[in-house]
Amino acid sequence: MSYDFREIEKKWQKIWEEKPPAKAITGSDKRKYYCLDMFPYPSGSGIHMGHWRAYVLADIYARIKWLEGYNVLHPMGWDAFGLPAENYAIKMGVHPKVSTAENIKNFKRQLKEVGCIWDWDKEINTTDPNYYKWTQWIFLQMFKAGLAYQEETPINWCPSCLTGLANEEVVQGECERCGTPVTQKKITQWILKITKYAQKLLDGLEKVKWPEKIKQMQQNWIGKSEGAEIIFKTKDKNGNEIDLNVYTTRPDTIFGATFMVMAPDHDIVEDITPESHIKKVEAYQTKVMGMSAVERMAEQKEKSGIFSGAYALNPATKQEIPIYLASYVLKSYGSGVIMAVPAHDQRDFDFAQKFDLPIVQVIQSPDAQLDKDGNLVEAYTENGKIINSEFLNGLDAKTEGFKKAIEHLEKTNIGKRKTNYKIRDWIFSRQRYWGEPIPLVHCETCGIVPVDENQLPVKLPDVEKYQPTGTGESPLAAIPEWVNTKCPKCHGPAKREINTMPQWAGSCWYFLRYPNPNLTDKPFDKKDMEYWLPVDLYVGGIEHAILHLLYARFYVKVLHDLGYLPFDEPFTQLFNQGMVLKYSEKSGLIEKMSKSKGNVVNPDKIVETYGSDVLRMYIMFMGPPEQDCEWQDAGLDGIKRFLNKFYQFFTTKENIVSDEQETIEAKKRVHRFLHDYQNRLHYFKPNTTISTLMELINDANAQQLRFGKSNTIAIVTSISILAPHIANELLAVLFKKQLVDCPWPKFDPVLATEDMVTIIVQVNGKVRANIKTKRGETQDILQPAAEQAIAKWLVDKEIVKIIFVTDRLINFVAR
Ligand code: ANZ
Ligand code: ZN
Repeated sequence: MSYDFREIEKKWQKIWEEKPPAKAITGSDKRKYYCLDMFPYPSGSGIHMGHWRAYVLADIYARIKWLEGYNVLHPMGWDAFGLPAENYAIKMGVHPKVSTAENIKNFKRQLKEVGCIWDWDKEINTTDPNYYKWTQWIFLQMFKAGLAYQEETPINWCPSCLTGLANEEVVQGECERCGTPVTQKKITQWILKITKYAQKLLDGLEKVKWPEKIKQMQQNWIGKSEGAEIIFKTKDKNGNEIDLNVYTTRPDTIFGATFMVMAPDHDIVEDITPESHIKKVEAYQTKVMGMSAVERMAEQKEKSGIFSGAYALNPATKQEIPIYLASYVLKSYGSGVIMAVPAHDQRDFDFAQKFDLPIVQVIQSPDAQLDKDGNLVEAYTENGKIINSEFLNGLDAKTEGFKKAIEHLEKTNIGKRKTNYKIRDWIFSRQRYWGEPIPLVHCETCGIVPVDENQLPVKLPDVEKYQPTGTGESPLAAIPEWVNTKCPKCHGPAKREINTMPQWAGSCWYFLRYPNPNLTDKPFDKKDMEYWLPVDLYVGGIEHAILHLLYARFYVKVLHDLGYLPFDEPFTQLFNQGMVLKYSEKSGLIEKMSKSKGNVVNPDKIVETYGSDVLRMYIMFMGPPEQDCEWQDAGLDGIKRFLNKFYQFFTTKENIVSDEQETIEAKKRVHRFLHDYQNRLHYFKPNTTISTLMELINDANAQQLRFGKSNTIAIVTSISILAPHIANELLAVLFKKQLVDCPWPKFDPVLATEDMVTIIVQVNGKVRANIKTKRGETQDILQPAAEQAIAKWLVDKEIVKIIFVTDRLINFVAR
C-alpha cells in the first residue's frame, strides 16, 4: 500500500499549527541552539526552489538539535522594505503596505508547507512600525556616537531607480537591482562610518566558522594594504610650494618614480594647472566625468590621460617629474595622487608607453622580461634586488628595501608608514518612499537635531504619489504636513529629514529581535542576548557575502562598542547553499532558476503532486548543498518510490519485532546506518546522507532483516529531519508516539564499526589520520571526511591529485 501523502501532510501541518512541536523557551537553563535563515523579501511571485533548498537545509540542523534536547530558536520573518513593493505601487497604485501584506500572506501559506519547525510566535516584519522604531533607534545611537554624518558627495546614482546606491550595490558599474549603468550625482547624503571599523571587521573574521571563500571576499572588499605615505613637493600656479601626498605599497621603488598621476577630479588640479594648460585639462575632465563606471573600467587597457603642465620633485632622485591626470587613478582611494613607477607597475607601464615617459628599472631579477636592448617588455611586479637606488641598492626589495625606505622617509620627514583600506564609508540614505524614515530634524537655529527617542517611531506617512522626484528628493518631500515639524530642542519650526534608510537597515539587526519580537521598551533584552546570541548557524545565499553579512557585522560591532551587546560577531557558523539550476528551453542552457529565464518550477505544483516530504528530500538529494545543482523532475519520482518503500517496510507487521527478537545482524546494520547517517550530516552532506537510508532499506528487504521496536524508532526519528510528516505519521501509527518523545538516536560505536575497515589518510604519502568506514565505501563519500581530518596539512596548499585505494587508503598529493 502506498501512503496517502495528501492526507498525512495536511493532518500533521494542522497539528503543528495548533500545537507547534518546537518552541523557543525564554529563561531556560538548557543548552541553546539558534538556527537562523536569511529571512525572505516577500515578493509577489511567491517562494522559489532556492528558498526551499536553504530552508530545508537549516531545518535539518535545527531539528537535530531539537531532538538532541537543545532549546532551539528557529524563527522566520519578513525583510519587507525595498524597491519592488514601491515599483509595484508606482505601476499599480497599490500602497506598498497593502501589497506587502498580501505577499506575506501568500509566502506564509507556502512556507508552512515546507514543514519546518519555525516558531511563528517569533515572526517579525521590518516594515512594522513596532519593529522599525528600533531600526530608527539604532540609527540614533550611531548618530549620537558620531558614526553618521552628512556630506554632499557625488554618489552612485541609478538613473532608472532614481536613487543613490552604495558601492556595494554597484556590480561591475551597473545597478545591482535593475542592471542600468550607474552614473554619478552630487547630493547631500547620510553616511555611516564603516571605515572606522575596517580593522575590527577584518580581525573578527578570524574567529568565525565561515566558508573560506566568503571570508576572502570580505577581506578583499575591506582591502587592507600596508605601505607608506610620501610627500612630493610641487608649486601651485602662483609659485607657492604645496605638498602632494601619495600612498604607495612600494616605497622601495621610489627611485623609479618618473612621473606622477592625479585623479582628474582631484581638488588640487585647479591649483596646480598653469594658465597654458587649463583648456586641455578642463576638456579632459569633462570627458572623464561623462564616462560611466563601465566605460571607465573598459579603459583598463587603453589608458587615457593628459599632462597638467605642472611638475613635482621626486624626494629621492631630486628630479623634476611631470604630473599627469588620468582616469585610472581614483579620487577616493589613498590620496588620489600616485607616484608612478612604470618599471614595476603595469598600469604605470602602459601609461608611460603611451605618453612616452621614461621607464627606470629599480628592481632586478632573472625573471624580469627584457628585450634585446635590456629594456623591460612589461612591468616587473615581483620581488628582486634593488638597483639604481643609491642607499637602497642591493637590498631585497619587498622586505629589507621596504623597511629601509620607510625608515629613511621617517628620518628625513618626507613620509611615514601607512595602512590603507579600500572600503569606503557606507552611503546610507535613499531618495525613496518605502523605507524607514531617518529620525532627524533640520532646524534653522539648532541645525540637525535627533528626534526624541520617546517620539519614535517616525512613521511613514501615506502618500498619493510614490514616484521618486528624480531631483534627488524622496516623495516624502511632497508632504508638507509631514515634513514641517517642531524642533525637539528649541521648539521652533523645523523640517524632517526626507531621506529614508537603505534596504539593508532592517536586516542588519533582525536576528537580535527574534528572541523577543514584541518588546516595546527596548529593541532587545540583555538576558536574551547573553543566552541566545550569537547565532549558532546561519544559512543563506552567497549573494549576501558582502552586503548584508558585512553590514550586519558592522552593526553588531557598533552596538557592542556602545555597550548594548556582550558579543561582537553575530554569526558563529555560516553555511552558503548553492543555487538551484534548471535547463532553460529559451537558451538551451542549464541556468539559475529564474522568471527571466523562463525555467522556474513552482513549489506549489510539486507539493500538490508529490507532497512536501518528497520535495524536502529531493531538494537535499540533488547534490552537495554548497554547490549549484540542477533540478530534474525525474529525480522526484525516485524519492517518491523510496518514501513509499520506506513506509511499506515499516507498516508491514512482520518487519518489526520486539527488541529481544532482533538479530545481531539487524542490530549491527542499524547502528552502522546511524553512524554513517550522522557522520555525513556532520560534514554537511545531506545528499549522501539520504543514500544511507536507501541502502538500509534495500539491505533490510534483501536480507530480510527485522528491526526491533527501539531501532525502528531510531530509524524513523532519523528520517524525521528530512521527511517530518511521514516520520510523525509512522511514530503515531506504530507506537502512539510523537517526535518530542523520541530523542535523536545514538549509535553504539562497537556495533556500528565491527564490520568496518580503517582507511589511512595521507598527505604526500605521509600518514596523517585514520578514518573508520564500512567496507567498500567509495571515494566521493570518504573524501569530505578525509579532507576535514587532514585540513591543517592542507592550509595554503592546493590538492593536485588524489589517490584512492578502496578499503585501504586515500592519499592527497598537494603543493
Ligand atoms: C608606487 C608603486 C610602485 C605602486 C609599484 C605599485 C607598484 P593596493 O595594493 O591596491 O592598496 N594607487 C594608490 N592610490 C591610487 C589611486 N587613488 N588610484 C589608483 N591607484 C592608486 O594599491 C596601492 C598601489 O596602487 C599604490 O602603490 C599605488 O601605486 C596605486 F611598483 O605606488 B603604487
Ligand atoms: Zn531648533
